[in-house]
Amino acid sequence: MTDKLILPRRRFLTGAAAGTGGLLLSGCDAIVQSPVAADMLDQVGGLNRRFQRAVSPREALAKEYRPGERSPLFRTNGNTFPDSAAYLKHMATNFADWRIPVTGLVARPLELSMERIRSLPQRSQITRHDCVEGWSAIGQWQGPQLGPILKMAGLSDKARYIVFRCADNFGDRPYYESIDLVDAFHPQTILAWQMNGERLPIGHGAPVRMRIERQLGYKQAKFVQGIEAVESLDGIYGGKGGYWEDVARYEWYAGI
Ligand SMILES: Nc1nc2c(c(=O)[nH]1)N[C@H]1C(S)=C(S)[C@@H](COP(=O)(O)O)O[C@H]1N2
Ligand SMILES: [Mo]
Repeated sequence: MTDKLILPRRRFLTGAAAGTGGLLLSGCDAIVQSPVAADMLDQVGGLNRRFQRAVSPREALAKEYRPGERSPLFRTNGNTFPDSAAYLKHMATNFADWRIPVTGLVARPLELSMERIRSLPQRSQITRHDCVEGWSAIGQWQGPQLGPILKMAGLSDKARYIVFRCADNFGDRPYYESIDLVDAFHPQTILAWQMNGERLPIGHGAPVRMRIERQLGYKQAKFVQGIEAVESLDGIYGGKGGYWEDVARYEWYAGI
């Protein structure tokens, strides 16, 4: 029974590693010599292929809803208020001087002001937020897409991940998140500064939070104060690509 569970994974690895050298193949060859096992592997291979076709590609849009389907109450979760002196000062001036630097592996680093963020071409979307803690809510989000901003900054060919640095901490650990370039250039990945037609409330991440609609709640970084293009996530805090990934081993790729 255990073997059956392990075999598909091996088969998958073998396929994925084909062309990268024979190392991974050798372990499976012995198993394939048994006709019964070979037959089973073929079936499993067919299943894997069908499964992959059935799953929507990473570029596909997340479902969008009608205005009437928005949740009357969209709860807040995680940190709802970065209690630093700097954040309090920004709150007092309605975030007029909030800046989001776009740095790292870019030819032309940017410093996005709120005016800029509000005047770039906007995308509005009504989507469902799913938190791993077991709740969902539908809300409308508006802001510029991340992709064109990265193009504007001259993203380097070396860049593989985009890191979002947040203004809040849990103890001495800042919240942060990261995504790959498929999600960075996904049309529904936006820097949301509006929620349900109004300025983003503090609890939901004012003045700017990410919406990355093909992933779970914890990837939706709030209080974004920095965007950085990197080649590797090693050396960034715990190295797992996000606060929850570092402290609680949440999956880095939280696709839905
Ligand atoms: N900066 C920051 N971003 C965050 C969090 C957080 O604590 N700090 N919590 C995450 C989690 S687990 C969820 S479910 C959503 C909650 O977003 P909401 O408060 O708008 O409902 O934000 C995510 N982004
Ligand atoms: Mo969450």
